[in-house]
Amino acid sequence: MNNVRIPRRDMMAYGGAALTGLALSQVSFLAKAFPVRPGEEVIPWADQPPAHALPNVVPRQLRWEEFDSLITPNDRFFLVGHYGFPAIDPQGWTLNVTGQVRQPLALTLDQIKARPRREVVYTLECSGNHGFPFMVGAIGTAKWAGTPLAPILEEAGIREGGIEVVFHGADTGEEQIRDVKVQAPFARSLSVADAARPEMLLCYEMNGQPLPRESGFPVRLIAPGWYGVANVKWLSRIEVRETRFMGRFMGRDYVTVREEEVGGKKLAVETSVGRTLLKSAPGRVTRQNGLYRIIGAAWGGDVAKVEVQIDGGPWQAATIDRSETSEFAWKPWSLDWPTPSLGEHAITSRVADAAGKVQPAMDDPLITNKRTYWESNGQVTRRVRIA
Ligand SMILES: Nc1nc2c(c(=O)[nH]1)N[C@H]1C(S)=C(S)[C@@H](COP(=O)(O)O)O[C@H]1N2
Ligand SMILES: [Mo]
Repeated sequence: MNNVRIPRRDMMAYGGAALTGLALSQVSFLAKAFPVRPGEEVIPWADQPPAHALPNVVPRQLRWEEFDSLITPNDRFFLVGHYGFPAIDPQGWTLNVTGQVRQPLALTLDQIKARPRREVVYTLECSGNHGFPFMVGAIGTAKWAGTPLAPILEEAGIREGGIEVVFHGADTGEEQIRDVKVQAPFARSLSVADAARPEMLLCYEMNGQPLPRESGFPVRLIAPGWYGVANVKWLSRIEVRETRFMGRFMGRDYVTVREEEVGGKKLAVETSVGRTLLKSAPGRVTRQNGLYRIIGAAWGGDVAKVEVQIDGGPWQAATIDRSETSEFAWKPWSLDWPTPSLGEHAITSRVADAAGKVQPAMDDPLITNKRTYWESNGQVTRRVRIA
């Protein structure tokens, strides 16, 4: 059903030697200021995630040991497809803009490409990342290119009363809703105000290549500042509606359930997954001439400060690589850890924004009151064995 699964033998190639080979052969991916030292060796994490429970839905994830460039190459970019990964023939394809609009549109791929082009470096993270033990690599960063959505909505002319813009994918599946069974497309909505923001792109290019089939060819929404689920792939229809849209991926799945104290009582609040949350994670540990370094990333908000804690010790300030200035791109960071003692170590990172908001610890009520796995932006701890 999907042909993008990572071959078993690749998954197993976690030996230090194999990874050194990889790092050396992929020097062309290295960004200029990325904290990579030539000839360094990668120490694989001791806490490898278990096999994914839904390999057909998430056939590929980032292997953090390979985090050696700000841009994630297309063939390493994680993939999520709830209803498979359709192949769309661009010949007969049009993107229809319908619903509460004065002038419905049907745009061909050529027409979309002929419109003004805009690029954005944006870190796309699945809101389920770190919500499950087997999901720690559902994140990647690409330079996405496309045309801004706002002028298209303007041309279509949203009618008074139109409040939501629904993005429909071409992929459909059977859904059981109470006692009815229906076919439904993958779809997500944004408010008219959010959809009209200038950073929203109808994207047809990823890192200089036509959007790969698995990543949404011919056109997907790129919604910088939002969790992955908002970035609808294989777009077929953009529909303006006068009522709130409550499809599976808005109103049933990708709903965060959080208990909040109200008048001494714990009451649950359900919210649809939305904008990204401030987050960081340790990425890889490297060694060069016997000297160790921890490299990671921070994203999801305004990254002002990153700190690293080793084995529950003091928080140490990491150096943030700011060579990529897009506010929507992760910021790599590094901390030299010259001569760790032999044995296993725990490495935790946390990011703070300029207003002083800190990525919550795993025992923070922001995390512990959350009863679902989406939007898991708690601090990430990884384990490494120094031999
Ligand atoms: N049409 C469609 N779009 C989709 C999805 C999907 O299943 N179908 N999955 C969403 C989710 S949950 C995520 S995290 C991102 C993943 O994008 P990627 O596969 O390019 O990494 O796509 C989103 N867009
Ligand atoms: Mo996702």
